[in-house]
Amino acid sequence: MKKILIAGMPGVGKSTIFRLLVKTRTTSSNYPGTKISVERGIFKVDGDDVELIDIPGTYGLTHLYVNEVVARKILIEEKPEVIIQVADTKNLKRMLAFTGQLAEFEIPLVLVLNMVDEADQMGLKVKRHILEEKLGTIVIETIATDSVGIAALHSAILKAKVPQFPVKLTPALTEINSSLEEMMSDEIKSRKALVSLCLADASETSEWAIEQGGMKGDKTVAAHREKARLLFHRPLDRVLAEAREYVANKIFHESTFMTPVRSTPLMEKIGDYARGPVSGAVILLIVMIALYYIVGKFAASFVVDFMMNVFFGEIIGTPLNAMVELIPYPFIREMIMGKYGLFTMGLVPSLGLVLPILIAFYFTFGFIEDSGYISRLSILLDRLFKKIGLNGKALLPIMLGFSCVSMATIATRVLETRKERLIAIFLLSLGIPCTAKLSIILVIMAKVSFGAFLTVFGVIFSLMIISGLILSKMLPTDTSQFIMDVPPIRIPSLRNVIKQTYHRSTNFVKEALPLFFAGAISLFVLDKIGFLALLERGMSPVIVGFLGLPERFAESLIMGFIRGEAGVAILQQLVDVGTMNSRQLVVAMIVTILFIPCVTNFLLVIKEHGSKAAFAIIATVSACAILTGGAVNHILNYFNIVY
Ligand SMILES: Nc1nc2c(ncn2[C@@H]2O[C@H](COP(=O)(O)OP(=O)(O)OP(=O)(O)O)[C@@H](O)[C@H]2O)c(=O)[nH]1
Ligand SMILES: [Mg+2]
Repeated sequence: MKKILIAGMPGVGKSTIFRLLVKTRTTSSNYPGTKISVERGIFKVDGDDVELIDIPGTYGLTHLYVNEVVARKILIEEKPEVIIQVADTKNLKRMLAFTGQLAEFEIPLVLVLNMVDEADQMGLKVKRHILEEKLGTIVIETIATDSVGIAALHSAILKAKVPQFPVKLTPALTEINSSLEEMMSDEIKSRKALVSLCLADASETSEWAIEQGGMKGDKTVAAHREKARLLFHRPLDRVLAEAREYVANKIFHESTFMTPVRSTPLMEKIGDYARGPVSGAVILLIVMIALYYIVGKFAASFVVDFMMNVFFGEIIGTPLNAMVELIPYPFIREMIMGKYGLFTMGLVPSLGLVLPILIAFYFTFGFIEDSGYISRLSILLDRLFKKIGLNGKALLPIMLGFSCVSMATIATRVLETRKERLIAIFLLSLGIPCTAKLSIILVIMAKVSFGAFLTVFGVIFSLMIISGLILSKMLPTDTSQFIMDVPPIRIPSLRNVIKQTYHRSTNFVKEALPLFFAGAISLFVLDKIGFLALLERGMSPVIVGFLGLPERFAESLIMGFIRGEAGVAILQQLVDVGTMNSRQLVVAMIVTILFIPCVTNFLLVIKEHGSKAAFAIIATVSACAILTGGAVNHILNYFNIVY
């Protein structure tokens, strides 16, 4: 008759579940030679009689405690068909480490998360399907005392799989493990578990395992065991346990979250959905569309149009212009209202263009931040980020990059390894436009078709993924754990968000307005001494020849490096004058987004990672920007694509 073993730590509800599954015909006897009582009962699985075995709980399987001896003997000698691991959900992390140990027996396993009622009260929630995905086997939630979930458990038994539990050991130990495993004949089941048991600190456990593995009398086993022991300064049992704990910890954090008890069920559900792979993507899409409408449509076209044309145009511009006309000195007139005037280059782009978009960005970002969504999105994107050498924690710096790349560069300190920080900084420099750049991009975007939008984002997104992939291969591996506290999902407080937006925006005005004026003055001077013309001519082969853009785009790039906003002001004039066709607009957007952020950011990177890294980043990013822009220009022209 087939056997199923109920295993787990003490006091988790194994016997309660055993009694619910086997209603009749149970026998209780001491395990031969011990005082340990083992319950056995018959129940039906898929029409067949199966023997269910209930043993006392154990904290491990390698020690000399009698219940551990009995548990490992049953696992190896009675070869159960399936293990039902009962776990106390409240202590899931510890329970998962035990799953790791059971996984070594390579027996299909059902993980039962019992006592979910008590875990609920604590606010601990398990994302069951994520846990299933991580472990590669079925997970059932139960409240054994109320018979909740028992029917589901019963029908889940057939779906049990051998759990995946990717424990990482040092190369030397892995080698010892595999040579021990190879020494055992293929007929022997649970070879991985036997290897661990061979290496156990207790020599009785080890001797028993060597015998079970058919290697009795083989001197090399002892030699391997000795070699393994010399590798570490700690007991080997501990080393193996820690390796399992590491994985358990990771799985635990990826598949659970805490909710305060007061959080409403509907909000919890939304929070759950936000982390699921499919529902999460749908919610992300909704959030992005909302962002696009608020920042891209409302702020970038409606508000910016109003500010530029009506407010700074008719209401202020016209009377101001009339007043300036009265000034008898052309030099001063030009300095105020000219192409590089304080009004035209300083006041209008900062308050008319960047500020509305910044306010819209801070407002929506504040909402998202306050709602607890970012940490859920981090979990959702963790897998994608892992592929490019990052983890979910990188989401916050990346999002902050849309307000200011320098600020985001500082925020990359939340990442644990140098590799992750460098990759994040590179990607920020490459593909994330700060609000200044974003504002002009959005204004241009409002003028071109959806196809142009797709081209720009497709190019930027692919370039970021490709460079992330390359960097994560290139830089030495340096793994870190992704542990994230997940706050409850809640309705953001409008007052909080408004206060924060106000605070951040006034800060921007105080800090950036003088810089805009400084930018305008320096451009004015550079123009007067003829430097701008020289620069334009010098860069013309690249800008005009290769990128197919107007000469003045060079100014936008150079000034953009000095201060993002200054570059934007020039680009805005180019767009307004209508000197660029839709193809050129696409290329200009791509180059503007990809080109290096301002000098502040550059100095920060030098400070954080040294000048070698900073220069490497600046050179690579500039080259990427120009080469990609040129390639897109030539492709669009070759295929004669019109937007
Ligand atoms: N609140 C709650 N209590 C439970 C649940 N399941 C079991 N219990 C209680 O937990 C205690 C331990 O249950 P047992 O079934 O004896 O646990 P066990 O794992 O067999 O214990 P050992 O055999 O000693 O390892 C009992 O008091 C049960 O009533 C549950 O889902 N919720
Ligand atoms: Mg019991």
